[in-house]
Amino acid sequence: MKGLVIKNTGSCYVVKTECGDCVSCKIKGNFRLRGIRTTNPVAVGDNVEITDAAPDGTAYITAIDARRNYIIRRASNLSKESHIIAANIDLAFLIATIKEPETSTTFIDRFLATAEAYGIKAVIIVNKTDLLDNDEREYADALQYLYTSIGYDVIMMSATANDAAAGIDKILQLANGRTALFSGNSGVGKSTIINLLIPGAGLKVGNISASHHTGMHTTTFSEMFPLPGGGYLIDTPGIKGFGTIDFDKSQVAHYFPEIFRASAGCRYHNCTHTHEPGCAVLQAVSDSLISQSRYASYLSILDDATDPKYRKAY
Ligand SMILES: Nc1nc2c(ncn2[C@@H]2O[C@H](COP(=O)(O)OP(=O)(O)OP(=O)(O)O)[C@@H](O)[C@H]2O)c(=O)[nH]1
Ligand SMILES: [Mg+2]
Ligand SMILES: [Zn+2]
Repeated sequence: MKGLVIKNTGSCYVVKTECGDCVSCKIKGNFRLRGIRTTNPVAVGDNVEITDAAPDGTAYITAIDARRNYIIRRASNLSKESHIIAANIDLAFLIATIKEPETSTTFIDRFLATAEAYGIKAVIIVNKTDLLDNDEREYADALQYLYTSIGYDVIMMSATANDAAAGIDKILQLANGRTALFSGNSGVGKSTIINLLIPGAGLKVGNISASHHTGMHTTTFSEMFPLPGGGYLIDTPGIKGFGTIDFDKSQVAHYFPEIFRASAGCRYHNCTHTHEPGCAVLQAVSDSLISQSRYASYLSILDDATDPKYRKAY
């Protein structure tokens, strides 16, 4: 029987079969995909083959269809284990907030670069604009200007204010009929926004810690929900950092569209844009045509990207 993995609760997967039933499935201990070492060999969004349920009600996942794409992160920079956030997605929404909690530009850029690397369109949602004072509002506008100028869609909204509908409409225009991932730090409002997009979804929403101004990790498992107008949304647990994996040093610039565009003017074709004479990227940074924060994120990924010849096969 064929089905779609709609929920992953650690050792157990909920699979929606072609007949529309939801079956609780396990995987055999030795079930590993070749090529990637992950904490979850099967991810939400995977199309799988499952056995008939045994008398005790358990079914097993026996095969995974080839993935069209997937988005993956390392738990930390030191960790070799990676986690597939979701597979076979059309669109990734990154929910960011200026405060309560504060999303760092490094986090945003690492997420965007990963989406570029896997060929997935990413859209930034800046939520909780109702909390901003004038200075913070100016900062939010500057972020919107920056990412829009690079080519990303940026939606500014407040999910809990009266005018949330305008933001929700923009999200629906992009998400309808597609499979869209919602990702971001804990507490930025992912589940709150999905509740608005899917009336009746009834997702649990958490508080923000008064002392740390961060979320409380309310959503603990990834789960996929059908959109009334067609398509799916995937709610995910909040993540702290976004460790990149599998990037060659020589490839990192390809995942920063504006750096890639500027690099056409570099003197050396193998320029790393760090110290080389005649580097058009360094020139663009010093002329403020490329933002300091984006360049810093580029360097941070370059730092943990490995040289192909040193890369371990895993
Ligand atoms: N002021 C304000 N609060 C919001 C907004 N959107 C969400 N919140 C609040 O932020 C808190 C966290 O929201 P959640 O939807 O649980 O956040 P999440 O991103 O799903 O968090 P995790 O599941 O922990 O990853 C809740 O108290 C929401 O009511 C907003 O636009 N403005
Ligand atoms: Mg949540
Ligand atoms: Zn260069």
